[in-house]
Amino acid sequence: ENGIVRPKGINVSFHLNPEIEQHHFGHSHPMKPWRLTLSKGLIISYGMHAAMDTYVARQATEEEMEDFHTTDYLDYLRTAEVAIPDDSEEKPHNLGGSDCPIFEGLFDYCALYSGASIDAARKLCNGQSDIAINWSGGLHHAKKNEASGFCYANDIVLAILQLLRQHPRVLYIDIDVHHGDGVEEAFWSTDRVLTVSLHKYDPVCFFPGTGDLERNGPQSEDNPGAHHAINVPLNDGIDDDQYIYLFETVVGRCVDKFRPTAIVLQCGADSLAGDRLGRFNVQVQGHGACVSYCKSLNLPLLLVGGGGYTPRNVARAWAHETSIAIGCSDTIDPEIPLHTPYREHFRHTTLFPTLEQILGEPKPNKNSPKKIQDIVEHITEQLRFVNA
Ligand code: ZL4
Ligand code: CA
Ligand code: ZN
Repeated sequence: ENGIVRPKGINVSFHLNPEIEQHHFGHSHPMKPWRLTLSKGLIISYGMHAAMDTYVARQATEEEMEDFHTTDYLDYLRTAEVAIPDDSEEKPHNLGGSDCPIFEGLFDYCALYSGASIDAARKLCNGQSDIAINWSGGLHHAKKNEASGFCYANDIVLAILQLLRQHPRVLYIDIDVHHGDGVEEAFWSTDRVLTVSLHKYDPVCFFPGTGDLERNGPQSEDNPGAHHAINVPLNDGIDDDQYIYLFETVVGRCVDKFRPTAIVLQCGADSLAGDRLGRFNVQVQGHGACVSYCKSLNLPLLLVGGGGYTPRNVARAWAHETSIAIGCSDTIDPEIPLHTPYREHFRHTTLFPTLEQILGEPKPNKNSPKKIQDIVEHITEQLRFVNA
C-alpha cells in the first residue's frame, strides 16, 4: 500500500490505546483527545502502521506513577468526583478549574497515556525499538503534586526516569508553543538531563509565563543541574526558516557539549500556524524538520505528542512525523488518501497546506534577525558550563 516497506535496521514502535481518545475535557475545552483519532486514521490510511510495531498501551500502575508524583496527589486524582469546572477559588492539587477539569474516567486517561510513554521508553532501553512514538503523551506541565495547563500526570518525566535507568544522559527537547516547565522543574537539580524548550514567551499574557532566556537552572556551586535548562523564548509569527535554523543550531550545540545517549522530543503541534491557541507561522514541513534532525543523530529517540488545538493540523503534523520516523516521508503522496476516515475534516486535501491556505493572511513575524542571533549567543555561552 502506497509503497510503504518495512525499513531494514531501524525499528519503530507505535504506542496507542483507542480508549484514550474516548475521553472528553468538556464541550468547548481546547484539548480534544479526538485529534488522536484523526491522526491515527491518517497514519493508517497511508499504510504506515505496517512499518511499525504497534502496542496497545496498558495503564501505568500507581507505583510507576509514584516514581514522580506524590501518593497524596494520585489518590486525589483517582477519587475526585466529576464536577462542573469552577475557577472562583483555588482547588486542591489545582484540579477542577476550567484548564484542568475533573471529567469522567480522568484517572484511566492519565494512567493510559502514562503507560504508553513508560512502555515506549522501555522499548528503547531494551533495544527493541530505535524510535518509539506515543502521540497521546507529551503532557509537560504536570507537577509532582498538582495538575497544570491541561496536564495531570507527567508522562514525559516518567519516561525519562525509565531511560535514566540505562542511559547516563538524556536530552529533552520541547517544540510545543508553551514552555515545558514541568519537565524542566523535575530535572532542575541534575546534570543527567538537559532540557531545551522553544516557546512563545510573554510573562504577562501567555501561559505559563516562565521560560526566559536567562532561566538556565539554579546557579549555585553545589547544584549539578546549574546551566542544564535551556530556554528559547520567541515572539509571535516565527517562520519555518528561523525556527529550523534555531532548532538545528541550538540542538546541535547541545548534542556536541552534552553528548546525550538518548533523546526525548515533545512534538506539541500548537506551534503550527493556524493553531487555536498558538501564534507561530511554523508549517508542517518546519515542525517535521525538527523530527528529521533528531532522527539523523542516530540515538534512541522517544517521540511524544503534547499540545495541538486545531485537530486537522495536528493530524497532518503527526502523520508526517510518523513517516519521517519510518523513513518514507519522501515517497508518500502529499495528497491525503481518498479512503482516509473523516477526510472532510481536512478542508485542504494536502498534508502540506500553504500559509495562505491555513491562515488567509500570515501573522506578522515579530522575531527580528538580531533577536535570533542574541538567543544563539546566550545559549552558546551557557553551554560552556555543560560537559559530558
Ligand atoms: C479553556 O473555552 O492561560 C478551558 C482554556 C475551557 C471552555 C469554557 C470555559 C471558559 C482557552 C483555554 C473559561 C475559560 C477560562 N474552555 C480559562 C490562566 C487561565 C485561567 C483559565 O499545550 N482560563 C490560565 C493553559 C492556559 C491559562 C494552556 C497548554 C497545554 C500544552 C500541553 C495549556 N491557561 C486563562 C484561561 C475554554 C478554554 C479556552 C486556555 N487555557 C488557553 N490557554 C490556557 O502546553 C498540552
Ligand atoms: Ca516548548
Ligand atoms: Zn502547548
